[in-house]
Amino acid sequence: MPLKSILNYIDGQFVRGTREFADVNPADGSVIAQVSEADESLVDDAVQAARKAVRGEWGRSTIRERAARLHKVADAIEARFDCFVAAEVADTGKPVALASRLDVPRAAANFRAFADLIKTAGVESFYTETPDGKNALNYAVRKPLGVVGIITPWNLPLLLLTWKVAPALACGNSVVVKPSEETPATATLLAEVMKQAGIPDGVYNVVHGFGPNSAGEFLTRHSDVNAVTFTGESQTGAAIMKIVSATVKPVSFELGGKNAAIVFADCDFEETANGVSEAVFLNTGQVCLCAERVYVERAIFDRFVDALKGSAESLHIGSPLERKTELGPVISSQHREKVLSYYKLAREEGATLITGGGVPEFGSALDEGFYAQPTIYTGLRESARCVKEEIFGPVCHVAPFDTEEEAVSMANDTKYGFAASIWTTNLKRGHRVAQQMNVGITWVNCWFLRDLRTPFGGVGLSGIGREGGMHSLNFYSELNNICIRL
Ligand code: NAD
Ligand code: 6OD
Repeated sequence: MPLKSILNYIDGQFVRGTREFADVNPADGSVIAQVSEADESLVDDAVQAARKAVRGEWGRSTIRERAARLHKVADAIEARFDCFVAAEVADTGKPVALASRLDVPRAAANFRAFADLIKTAGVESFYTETPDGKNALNYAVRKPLGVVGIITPWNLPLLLLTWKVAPALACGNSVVVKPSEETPATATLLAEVMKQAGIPDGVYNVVHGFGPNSAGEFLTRHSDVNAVTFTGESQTGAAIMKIVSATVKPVSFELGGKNAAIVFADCDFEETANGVSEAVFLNTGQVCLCAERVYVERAIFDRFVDALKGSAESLHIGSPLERKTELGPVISSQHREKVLSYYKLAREEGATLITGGGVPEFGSALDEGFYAQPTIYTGLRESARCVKEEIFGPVCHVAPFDTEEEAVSMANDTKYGFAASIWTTNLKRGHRVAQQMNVGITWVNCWFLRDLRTPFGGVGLSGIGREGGMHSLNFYSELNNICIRL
């Protein structure tokens, strides 16, 4: 049987490129589709279609009309829930239970959240009195930026794509999206949904391909792209920043992390062990918010390490298609090599292996997949590379601390700064420690609990800017201030 083709989507049409690349299922290494790569000329077609759309019906649409259509997109995603789940599971290898509870519901929620927010979003207004006695009314109007280039990674493909597409469209922009080469399916399926929901042709365009010298670079380099929003590795963010500087585009970057969890002896032990286990292993550790560094107060250190070991060893590793599976493969053979190289490095750096450290064996087709064991280390120096560098796999290092000050100082000793979680039943301590974290988001007694109206973004190597709620609307709008002499 011929393989499925995943095509580019430009101006409301599915379009073939000149070259193809394989879409691989990480659970067994099989090729599931051939993806059509967009060359520079196709990327230009997509940008021109988006430009035409933003100057046409879409650009002139009212907020009420746009919000109604975004609600239709959310409804249409839910109507094809199982298709989205199946596509996301096949591309990423993530467990079907996870895609059903996190990725696809969040895609619909992203559209609803920004459709509702834009309807009630205010702008600043000032009654002005100048020192020389003049009066004026100042008020801002919100205008679209124009064409927004959206570049996304493979770990939460649909969730992270729609997190940017929804506010960009709510603000009246058109978009050209470049999903990760590893996970092209759901962005393409979303094109069908956009059409069905009545989003005009040219408003949502998809180009497939890679980064350097491919669709990603062609998009960021394009002079008619008015802004770039990117989620991915910090190094890629740096490369994109260089490129966009030539045309001075606004950028929003959600980048890598090396997040800490701080566990105090007064925590609710069981709830914390479960919570930290989820923070380390969810999505096989491939969430930019995952905790790769766990700091535990010495009084409960041994007991906590035992509990985390128990959790890791009880995770059901297996086929993503089985409902009971809790841990799938990592995204690719190349990424598994990277994760395993850190497992090796941890040994060389003198770590004590608590559990894992290798590759699971199944005696089935899954042995051709890209699985890595959930892994816990202790005993590394804080300066070890395994403690400093983002691994992005199912792994953490656990270290003891004696005082609150020491825990804060170790947690903040990183060039990244995305997320932290604090585990304590002492409310005062929870507030006090959370406020000292040098990150964009701190959770207390929970992790990855999201309110889409809140600021979201990173510090240092973890990103530039904030999205979420009004922060997204402000990034995806050009605010034009009008001053009227009274
Ligand atoms: P990546 O940076 O390799 O790729 C992300 C996207 O950028 C892909 O679509 C890729 O094709 C494209 N790209 C690569 N080089 C490019 C270039 N020079 N110009 C334009 N586009 C280019 O990231 P990844 O491996 O897909 O994802 C994993 C990384 O993403 C991890 O570092 C993780 O922490 C980070 N991440 C961060 C967040 C966040 O919200 N902060 C969320 C998810 C993932
Ligand atoms: O929840 C979100 O809105 C979000 N952007 C999550 C990012 C997860 C990173 O992998």
